[in-house]
Amino acid sequence: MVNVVIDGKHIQVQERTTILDAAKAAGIRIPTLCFLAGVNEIGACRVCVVEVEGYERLFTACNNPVEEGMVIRTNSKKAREARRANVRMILSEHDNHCPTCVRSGNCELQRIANELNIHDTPFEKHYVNRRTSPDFPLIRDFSLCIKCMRCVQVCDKIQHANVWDVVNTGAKTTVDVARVYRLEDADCALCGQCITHCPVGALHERDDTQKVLDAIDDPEKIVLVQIAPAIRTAWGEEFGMKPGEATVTRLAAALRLVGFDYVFDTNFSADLTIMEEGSEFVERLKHRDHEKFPMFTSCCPGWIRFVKSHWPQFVGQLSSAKSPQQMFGAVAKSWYAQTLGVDPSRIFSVSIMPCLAKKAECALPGMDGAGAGQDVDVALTTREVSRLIRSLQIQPQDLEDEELDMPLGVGSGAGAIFGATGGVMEAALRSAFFLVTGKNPEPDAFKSVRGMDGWKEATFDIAGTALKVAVVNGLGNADKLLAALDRGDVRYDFVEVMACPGGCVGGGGQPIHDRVEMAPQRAPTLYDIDRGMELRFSHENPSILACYKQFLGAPLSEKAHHLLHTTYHG
Ligand code: HC0
Ligand code: SF4
Repeated sequence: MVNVVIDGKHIQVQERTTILDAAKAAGIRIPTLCFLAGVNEIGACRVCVVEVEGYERLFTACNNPVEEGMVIRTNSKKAREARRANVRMILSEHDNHCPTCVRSGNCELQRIANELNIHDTPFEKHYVNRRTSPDFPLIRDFSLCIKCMRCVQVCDKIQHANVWDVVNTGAKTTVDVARVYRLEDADCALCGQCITHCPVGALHERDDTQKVLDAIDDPEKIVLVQIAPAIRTAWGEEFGMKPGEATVTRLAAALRLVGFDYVFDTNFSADLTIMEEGSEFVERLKHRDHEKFPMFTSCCPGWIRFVKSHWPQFVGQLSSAKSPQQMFGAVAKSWYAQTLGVDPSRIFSVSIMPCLAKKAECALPGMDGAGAGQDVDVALTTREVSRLIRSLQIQPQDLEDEELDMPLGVGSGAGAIFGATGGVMEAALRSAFFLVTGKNPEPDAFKSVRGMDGWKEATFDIAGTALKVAVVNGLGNADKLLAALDRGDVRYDFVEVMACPGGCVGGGGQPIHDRVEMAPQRAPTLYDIDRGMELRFSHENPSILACYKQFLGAPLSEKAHHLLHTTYHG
């Protein structure tokens, strides 16, 4: 143990404790800005400087450990003035257009400037006034970047995508793509984790809300919207609503006020994905001797982008099933258009996703199987939808719940859990068991794949066949698993991959709570929904059964193949 004095308080802490943590243990708060525990501990912003007796220089509290006998002052004149000067310097390199910034009200720089009572920026302004392409789903605004390095570290350490680096020197120093000229060429997975870990508005998604409003204003268009599983765990956060209040039915009421004609559920097409992907897996198992295993889930477009760019040798092992977002779009512009008796070209299909990669996925070649333009016209993030709702002065907390529309508004509990890591695997195993044995398993039989661990494994017995499965979340974990497979260190039959830590609940398009990983708090909402439902198996969803009976025929039929499956050449 080490004895230190902080602001006159004598405390004892473990060796190697940082000054920041020691102060915290003593109930003393030192402000931080760039710090991200375990990921970015480099003292880049120098907001956490403190004075240590006997030293001329100031110490950054986030990455300097305490030493025996240290006497630390967190608010001495020298520390206080240096801290304020550092924040003012950062502000001078930041385009302070706060009222029109996408992070206004949820910005760490704004917060710290306010906390430190800074209301002027005396230094000369100096920033790079440039943005990356407005057409790409991820946009960097160089005029807002404060060089905190969080995006660099998250992309490198957690996602293993290594997109960003520090470029240039001196006053021109900034963060930009490494090794290539354009972000579009940087093998970015579009996971959006750099956005949710950015303390300011330097990184954000392309805003597509105007496209949706234009469609709503067009009297010729029938505008329908699908709500992804993970949205129901998070959309209310931006309105200060608790998980129990922010129900999907309340969101439906708000979306009808926005002007959507029909509000549907991606859980429906998550069930459809299970029917197709589960059947594909059972087929592959029948030809175990000449099929390549493991089969990988294909519903996460961030993962698809990653495997295509980093591990192309595994692309052939992806399930050919499209994601629920895309299956929904294809069914909406075919079966549902037929049901409505309208030409599919009149349908404008919108999705609400916790994800940026979904914006790229809906524009991929082949995602137009219904023959009326893109099957999904626009994918909005959770954040865009809350901005859209807010801009129309709708107060969702005051609305009554409204049921979703039929028949694409019915999803099973298995569909709901897609939004949490392990959920797709669990849902698939529930139905694979039925497809192989003709009997339902106990609904919670496969629950050992739940939980936030980055790399989980389990073995299940289905009709005498031992199936070894793995579930990974976060691209860094996917990278490790693929490397282990490549070396022959591990062997699996079926692997679920979700690009974002914790799965879609922790998606890069979800509301931002600085330095709080929200997935562990959000995932239980989905398991509660599943537990509370009578319908817990995708293969029992009455709308899915009707869709096959009236339209698709059977899983893996020619029509199903045309509309619901893809190749990965685009
Ligand atoms: Fe997901 Fe999905 S579960 S990727 O995370 O599979 O975004 O929520 O919508 O498509 O269903 C995201 C969430 C989805 C899809 C589903 C899958
Ligand atoms: Fe890296 Fe993901 Fe950001 Fe792309 S979106 S730069 S992969 S963290």
